[in-house]
Amino acid sequence: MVSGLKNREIFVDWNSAGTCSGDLWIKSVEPVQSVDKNQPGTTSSSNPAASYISEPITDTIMSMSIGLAGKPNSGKSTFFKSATLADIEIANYPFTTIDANHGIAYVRTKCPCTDLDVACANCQNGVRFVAIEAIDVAGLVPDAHKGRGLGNAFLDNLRQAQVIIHVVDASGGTDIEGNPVDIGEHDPLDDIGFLEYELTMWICSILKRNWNRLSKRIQAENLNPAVVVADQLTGAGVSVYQAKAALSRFGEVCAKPPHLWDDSDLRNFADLLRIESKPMIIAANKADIAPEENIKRLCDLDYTVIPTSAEAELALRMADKSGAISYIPGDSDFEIVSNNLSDAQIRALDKIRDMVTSMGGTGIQQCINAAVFDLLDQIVVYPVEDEARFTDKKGNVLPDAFLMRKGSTAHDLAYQIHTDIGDGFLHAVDARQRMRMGRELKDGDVVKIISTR
Ligand SMILES: Nc1nc2c(ncn2[C@@H]2O[C@H](COP(=O)(O)OP(=O)(O)OP(=O)(O)O)[C@@H](O)[C@H]2O)c(=O)[nH]1
Ligand SMILES: [Mg+2]
Repeated sequence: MVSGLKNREIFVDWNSAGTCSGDLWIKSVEPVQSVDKNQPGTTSSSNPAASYISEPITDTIMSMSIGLAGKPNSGKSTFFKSATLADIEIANYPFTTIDANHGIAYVRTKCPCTDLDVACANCQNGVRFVAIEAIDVAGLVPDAHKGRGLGNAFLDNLRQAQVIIHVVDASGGTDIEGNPVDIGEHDPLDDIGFLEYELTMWICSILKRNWNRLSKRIQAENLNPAVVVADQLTGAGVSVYQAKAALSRFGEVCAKPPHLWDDSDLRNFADLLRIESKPMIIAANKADIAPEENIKRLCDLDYTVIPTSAEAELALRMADKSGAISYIPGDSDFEIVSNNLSDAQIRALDKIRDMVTSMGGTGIQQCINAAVFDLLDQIVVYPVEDEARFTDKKGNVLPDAFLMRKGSTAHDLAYQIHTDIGDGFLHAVDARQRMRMGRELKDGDVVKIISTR
């Protein structure tokens, strides 16, 4: 049975702790928790809203999911907890997480209120947070797709994820199965290929179910292969668009029709499906204790790699929540605002400050932003009803923020707001310029939709 305290109690702990040691940032603010690993799911919540305890001022519309994946003990749950403040279990041994945790994380962007010079209650000093879903899955070990470790079913938790943050233990202090070893003993580069392989094999195993029959039907009934593939891969969250892109790339290297593909063709095709449907970014985590050489080698990879310290981010979020400091996620510094901190707490915060100022932040917010804005090509747009005052009908300034794919139009936005508004769409007004909008939306656009409905 998990005896974890609620964050509120953790904050009390933070305020009163006199035992804080400089090298144990989190331990100084967290109570000791005991875990019965035979009680699966005790640390999890299937309801994002329920698991969410503390939130910055933000929007509630969610259109996006990021999955946190990687081997056990790499810091996925610490990353998740630091981004969502959900009350979940973290521990220094493999398979702490059993059932996936779902929670609400945020991308950070500049609120248009600063340019428009209006008072806005939906941001923090001009920093706007837009809600997305985060999913923290059980650690994956080699051959997870065959059921090793916690098994294949756990890969299925990544189905909704549109992008994956691969949380790597850059310190090299855990082996490929997540068991603690000396720092630097394990090469974190070995962890990259293994996750790619497991995801590919997971997709391949779903693709192969009924493939003989399906591929023959594509041939015999002249079906659209992208539709058939996407339908087959609903369990892995592959869209028709992504299946089409993978088929087109596969067509460049393999001229055979689908019913003639052999096992190796299917695996190569599944690899392309993975690349299209689960783009990946790497969080080089535990950067606070990682040998510099490891970070450098990871950053040289052909991936977006962001050094992170999930533990430092969690400590800062907790300290901010408790009133000890003022910290906005993504900032590269913070301010101590409480006069009641112990020497040990001040030393711990000084140590975090040294690290975050040298790293330009803890990397957590940067990682989420890069996943959403760079890999998924999203922009943020702000629909309003009163384009003169930038408000909704009730007078709330810039009430909503929508994540949209780059290249989306105002008509797409109308559909995202409501199907009826999309159906009745006439045109849109750019509230910044007070004129009719061009075709494509731009990041930061404030938009009034004119619709017959
Ligand atoms: N030094 C340091 N330790 C970290 C960091 N992030 C996580 N840890 C520690 O790494 C251990 C594992 O963290 P978890 O978040 O439980 O790891 P996980 O990947 O969710 O593990 P499983 O659920 O078992 O797959 C814990 O002892 C954390 O305190 C970090 O950025 N720096
Ligand atoms: Mg975990």
